[in-house]
Amino acid sequence: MSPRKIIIDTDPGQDDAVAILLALASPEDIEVLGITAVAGNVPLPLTEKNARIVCELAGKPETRVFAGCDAPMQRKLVTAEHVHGKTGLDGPPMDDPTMPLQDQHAVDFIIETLRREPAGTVTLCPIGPLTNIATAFARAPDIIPRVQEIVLMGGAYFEVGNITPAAEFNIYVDPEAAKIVFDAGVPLVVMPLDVTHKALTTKPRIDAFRAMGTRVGDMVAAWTDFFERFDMEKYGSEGAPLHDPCTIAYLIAPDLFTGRHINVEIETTSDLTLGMTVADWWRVSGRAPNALFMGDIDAEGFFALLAERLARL
Ligand SMILES: [Ca+2]
Repeated sequence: MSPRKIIIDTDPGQDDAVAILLALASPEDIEVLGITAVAGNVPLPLTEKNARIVCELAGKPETRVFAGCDAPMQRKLVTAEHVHGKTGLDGPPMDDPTMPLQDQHAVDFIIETLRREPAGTVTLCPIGPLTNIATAFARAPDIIPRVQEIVLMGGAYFEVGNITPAAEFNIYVDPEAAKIVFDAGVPLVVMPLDVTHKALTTKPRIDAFRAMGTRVGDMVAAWTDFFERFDMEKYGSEGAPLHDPCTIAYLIAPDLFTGRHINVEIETTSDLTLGMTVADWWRVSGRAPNALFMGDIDAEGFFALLAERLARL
C-alpha cells in the first residue's frame, strides 16, 4: 500500500511536536503533504515558527509549513501558555528555524490540495483548534466530499474537560469551527481526553526516549519532562498525557485504539458548557452517528511505536 497522504493542522505545543516527528519518521505509512499552523496553544506567529523548528529537528526542512488563521471564527483567542510555556515549545532552548514559511495561506493550501488530489485520497489530521479546517470547508464546500477522513484530537466524554469543567481545549477555543467539522459528514475519528489521558509519559517511557542517545530523543524527553510538571500537579497522575500523537499513531496502527461509532454534537451557546463534546456513548439520543469516538488505547503499544519510529530521526 502506498503511504497515506495527510495534512497536519497544528498549534505546536510539545505534544504536537511529537505528533509531527512521528509522522515525519514514518514515510512508509504517511506522506505529509503539508503542515498548516493555527492559533491555539500560543498565537500563530509562534505556532508556525514552532512547526518549522520541529521539521528541522526531524531533519526534514523540505516539509512545507503554512500559516493559517490567527484567531477563532467568532471568538477571541484563548491560549495555553500555562501548560506549554510562553513559546509553546518551552524546554531546552532551540535555534530559530532557517527553513522558509510558505507564502500561501494555510486555508488556501488545504482547499487547493483537496481540489488537486484525487477525491478520497487526502486525510486531515487536526491537532489544534479547528479554525483552519472549518474556514476551508465554509469557503469551499466542494472540498468536503473529497476528504478521505478526518482524524483529530479533541473533545472528551468520560474525562469531561481540561480547559473548563466541561470542555477540552481544542474544541473550546473555536466551538463554532468544531461544529462545522463535526456536522460536515466527513468520516471522522476522534481522539478525546478519554484516550489521551491513558497515554501517560511515565518515567520509564521518558527514559526510553532519552536512551535513544539522539537529539530527537533528548528533546522529546525534555519536552515531556516540561509539561509533565504541570500535568502531574493537575491530575495527580503518574505522568502527563501525550495527546496529539494519538492521531498519527492511529494512521499507522489503528488496532492500538478502540472506540464506538456514535453521535457527537458540539455545544456552542451555553456559557457554562461551551465547547463540550456531547458524545452519545450509550446511544440514547437516536441521533445518527457522525464519528468514531475512541475510548481506549494500548498505551504500551503506543509508546513502543513512538520509541521505534522516533529513533529513526
Ligand atoms: Ca495541539
